[in-house]
Amino acid sequence: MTFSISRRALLEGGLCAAAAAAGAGTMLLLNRPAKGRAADGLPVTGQPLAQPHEVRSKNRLLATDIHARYARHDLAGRPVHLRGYDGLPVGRTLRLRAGDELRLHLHNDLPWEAVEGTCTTRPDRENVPHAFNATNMHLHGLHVSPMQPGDDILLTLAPKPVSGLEKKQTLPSDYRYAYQIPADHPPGTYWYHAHHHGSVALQVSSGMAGCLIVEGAVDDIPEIRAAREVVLMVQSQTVDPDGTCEREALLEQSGPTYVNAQLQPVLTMKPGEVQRWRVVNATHDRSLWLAPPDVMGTALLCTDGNPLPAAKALTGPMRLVPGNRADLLVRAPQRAGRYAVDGGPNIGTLFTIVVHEAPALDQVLFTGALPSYRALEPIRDEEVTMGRRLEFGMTGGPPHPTYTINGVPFTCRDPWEIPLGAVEEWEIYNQTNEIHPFHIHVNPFQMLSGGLVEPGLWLDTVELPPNKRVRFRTRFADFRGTFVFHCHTLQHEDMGMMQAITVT
Ligand SMILES: [Cu+2]
Repeated sequence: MTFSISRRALLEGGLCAAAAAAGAGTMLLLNRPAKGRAADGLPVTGQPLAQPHEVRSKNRLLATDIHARYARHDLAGRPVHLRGYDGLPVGRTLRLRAGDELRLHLHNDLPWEAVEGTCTTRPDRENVPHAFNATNMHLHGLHVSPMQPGDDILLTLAPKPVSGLEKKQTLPSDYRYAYQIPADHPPGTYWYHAHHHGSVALQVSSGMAGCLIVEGAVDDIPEIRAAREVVLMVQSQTVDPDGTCEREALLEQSGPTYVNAQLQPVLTMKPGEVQRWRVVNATHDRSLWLAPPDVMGTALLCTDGNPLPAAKALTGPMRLVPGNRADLLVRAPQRAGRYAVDGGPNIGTLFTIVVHEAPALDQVLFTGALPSYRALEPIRDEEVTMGRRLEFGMTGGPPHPTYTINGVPFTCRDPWEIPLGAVEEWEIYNQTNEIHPFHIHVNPFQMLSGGLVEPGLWLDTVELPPNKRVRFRTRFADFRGTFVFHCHTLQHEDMGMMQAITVT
């Protein structure tokens, strides 16, 4: 079983994770993991944890191309043929610094299929899964403009027409996204993924997603800078026996939960070593209770990329619903051993930590105050300009129930208008028996109550537990334009649980 670092990926990746990890000695680059299958036919587990390829900004600019296309690779020893980015099972990690510009040239190299634009789809087709080869890009959690050439998720990139059909396709098949990351953007772990209404769940679960790291003052703290970084993209690929994912019903099935496209890989640590884990719940519908082993020291730095006022030890498993991220420092115990990192009920072991027999390191687990950010100042009562009550619900039944917000499924023809600078308090009721992870683009929110999280936290995604409510406040700051909030159980989004907002 070998891991390879392709020359092309190294060239594309510039200063890549492999080089950065070379000093640490054990980190491998993710390319085509776990070739072959165990002789007994069981999935391959216990491989060394690989890291996604990485590309980082240079001279304040990160410019790169991303090709959405099919790729063949091995998933825990099983050959699969899935949609992905650049032929990889996990998109490359994009690393930049607050204040940088990001230019993404996205190419839709998926096979030809006639598709309509999100806002011109026939209403009867709008909220059923469709157009699996149409795509676009979303920067999840980023405080950037939702207007073109920025984070406009209503844009449709169609597959390239086959010869003779060029005239039938008026939609673009590539697009040059450009985003200016604000200089005071909260630094932490974000991610990017496909967001074309109708194909979001299938594409994201297949692997059309990657980690996006915004660095800033938090990363300049010496104890944090000294910690070796580990990207942990938690994924939920579901495939038919032939290794493909071509039907939405598959997405309802339970199955293994992968980390960086590996099943229960092994992460090595030295005794006393501190690592910085960047955990992304990139599954389409699986909620985690992330539980580092009790013997490890922990310090939570950021929730959904937003730094806490001060690093804080975890007192129990951390809830991470689809879309959530955690920036976490963990310190290995002084003695060698093998420890499982649990993902909670229905998930089981996500990965295993092996602490080597080696001279103990004396790395300090940072516990101090973190830099503060204008965008994350607590929202005071007197700031609030408007209150809203929302209901997440559903009508109909299988195979395509319709998921609703305030009684109506998604249409891009009725955005709510909210003035720039508004500060709103939202109370959201979940009128169903399912979890709905609420996610809003562009602006984070500050929790007041509910959601199985502490009041005061800043998030961009929060659990709406069945038949419960959550309350939060949010500022519609800095950016005009149209964006959305939606359920991050991505099949629900494809089936209508999304609402557009136009900030005027
Ligand atoms: Cu939902």
